[in-house]
Amino acid sequence: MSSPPLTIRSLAARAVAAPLARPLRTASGDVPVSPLLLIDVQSEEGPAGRAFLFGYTTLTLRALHALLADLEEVVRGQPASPAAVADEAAARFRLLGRQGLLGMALSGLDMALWDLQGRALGRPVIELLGGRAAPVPAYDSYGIVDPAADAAALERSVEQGFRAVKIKIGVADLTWDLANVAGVRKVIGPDVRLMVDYNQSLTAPEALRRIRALARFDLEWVEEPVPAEDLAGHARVRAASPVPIQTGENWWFGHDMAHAFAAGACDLCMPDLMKIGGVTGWLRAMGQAEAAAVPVSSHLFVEASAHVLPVTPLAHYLEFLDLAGAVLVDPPGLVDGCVTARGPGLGMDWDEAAVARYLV
Ligand code: SMN
Ligand code: MG
Repeated sequence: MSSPPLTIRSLAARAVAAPLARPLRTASGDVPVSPLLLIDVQSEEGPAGRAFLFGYTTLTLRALHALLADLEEVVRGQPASPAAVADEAAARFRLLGRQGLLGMALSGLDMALWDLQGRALGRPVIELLGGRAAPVPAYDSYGIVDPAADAAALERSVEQGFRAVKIKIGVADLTWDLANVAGVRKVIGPDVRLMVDYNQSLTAPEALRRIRALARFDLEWVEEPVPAEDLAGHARVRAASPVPIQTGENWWFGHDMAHAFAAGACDLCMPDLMKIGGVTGWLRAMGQAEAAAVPVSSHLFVEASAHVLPVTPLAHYLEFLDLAGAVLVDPPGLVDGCVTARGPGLGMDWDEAAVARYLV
């Protein structure tokens, strides 16, 4: 089963500010809307591929759009091979480095190229990776919650079949965290797994103080307790923490994963497809996680993560936080607490009426 070689004809990118199903407050700032860049790559041979980038803030969209327009000049006429495009970009941007918006743009292009390859063959990307679509356990990912005001939503998550829930904490003092986690634990019951995410907001000593106090609530993990780039701080917390330490959503390509593992920064990891280098970057990084025996979860990008986790050794959880559902014909769904990859390609189709409505 092989498709004819595909050649890139054009890249198009559209910026939208899509509504989120739930407000997304974190200890390090709020995300009121989902600022997305919708990428469409068109081949000379006919098939097209698509993926999206999450800009975190609308302030990045104009720069991301311009970056992708300039990248089109570079890739036009090139084979639509994700690995070849990734390697050419790594060489071209060696002096600059692929962090930040460039890393995001290249990762998004990679996801769109994998979608293109899958669509050209009429198969889901997971089958191009040597796997088969399979249910991936997901956790429902919230922002900062109010256990009373959000009780109905939390109960609905459990009724829907989620067997794990993540909340963000750290907006105030330990007393607030304790009351908040106790309240959520009460709503979801003792059997649903509970993760907490500090979004980089604490110092290592404060993180240890809080984690020791929160450990009684049987937490699955504590995420990014200190700044993402503070690997020594993560390692210091991890060495003394009674709860597994989770990090990785801010790792740029495989080298950041290597640095974190070398520092002993985490018990668990959760790379972000938009920062680790897309599907190609994910595949290349996963050998490190397997060798280090570190369970791997995803960060955001529900649709594409469902394609890579089933072929990831020690796959752990898929984060269910729907960023693009408002502009998709068929938003990602959950069956019995799991998400299953859909095709062809990554299985996403833009709802053009919604795209027009939310166009920035
Ligand atoms: C997160 C942060 C910012 C935007 C979306 C999600 C968070 C997570 O760190 O792990 O979901
Ligand atoms: Mg996080």
